Amino acid sequence: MQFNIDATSNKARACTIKTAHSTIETPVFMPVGTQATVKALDANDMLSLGAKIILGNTYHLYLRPGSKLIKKFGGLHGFSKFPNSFLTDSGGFQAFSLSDNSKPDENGIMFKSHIDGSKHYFTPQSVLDTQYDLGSDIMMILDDLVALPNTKERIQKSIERTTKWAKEAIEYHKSQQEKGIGVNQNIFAIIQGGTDKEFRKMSAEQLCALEDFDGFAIGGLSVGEPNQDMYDTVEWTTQFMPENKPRYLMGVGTPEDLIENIERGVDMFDCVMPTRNARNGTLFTSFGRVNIKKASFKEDEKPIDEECSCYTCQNFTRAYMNHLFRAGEITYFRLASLHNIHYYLNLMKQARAAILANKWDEFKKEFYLKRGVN
Ligand code: PRF
Ligand code: ZN
Repeated sequence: MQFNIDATSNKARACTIKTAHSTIETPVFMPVGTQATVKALDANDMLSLGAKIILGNTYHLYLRPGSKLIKKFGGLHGFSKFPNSFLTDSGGFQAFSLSDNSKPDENGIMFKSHIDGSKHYFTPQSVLDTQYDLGSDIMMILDDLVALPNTKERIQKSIERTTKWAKEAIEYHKSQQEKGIGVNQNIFAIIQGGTDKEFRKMSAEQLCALEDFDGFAIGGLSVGEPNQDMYDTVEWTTQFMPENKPRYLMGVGTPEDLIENIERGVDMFDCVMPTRNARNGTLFTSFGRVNIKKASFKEDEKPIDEECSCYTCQNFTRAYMNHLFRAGEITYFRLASLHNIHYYLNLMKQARAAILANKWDEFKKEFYLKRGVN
């Protein structure tokens, strides 16, 4: 991948990432398309929204429909018809959070399928094989996650394992690329270490010393710790990460989380929040969140957000959205998802413009001011 830093504003960065399938301007939010679709939307919707990259999940696609089937259809791009980039998570986190009883050992993770209870084993190499079949532009390594809070011993073990697996993954990836497999695919390592400074430093230094990785992620956060702990851990960790490679904060977060972490030097984000919240009635606007099922919207002729240029806001009223939600209509999920993703992508666009114009502080102040936080 090509990576360029276009501008900085203190620690905040505006970069350009070029993969085989798209040019991605950062800061970037990657909508979550676990099952090779962003829920309620399709490839054309994602193109109209201007999404340059979406996220897919190795764990789900490996279990169903299987990566060999997706490979037959030309990988994720051919299968879903989304022509821009895909990043795929490795399955480590999903095995840990979705499966009944996942058991990591020195060589991989044993887990039971959440679909039919069948047993499977992921290794650093096997999750890459699956991601070669998927043809994602950015592949994540297998990492060892721990629930927080946890003992020092267990967190140390998780770092050691994640480093061991990262070394195995990068060696395997290089050997596969020499055979012509995955030549257009990039690979990111994942820093772990809970909220412990020493562990985060160790994990970051060990992984970032592996120079063949194309980028680095910060994992293991936004798992229930206080927001400020997440921000502090990110701020601490980014100083050990290289400047000349993308930095990705996994599974984060709210609009506020994105702003705070862009300010601390993060380039890439993903989260189910815009799509999941859309489906449960929470819509994001420039003046904060609204709950569309509120009775006060019943006869409201305004769009969800008067400042929003999305398809939903250009065409429909709060009253209509309120009605569709209450009636449980499928159309509601689509219109609400379009709006919320537009909100997230537009927030990133504005953040980038502010960094390029060297107006980050003004931008951040206005962001909070509009939401009534000073
Ligand atoms: N590891 C992986 N995927 C993830 C995470 C992680 O730590 C997180 C943490 N918030 C989200 N998704 N592999
Ligand atoms: Zn809108």
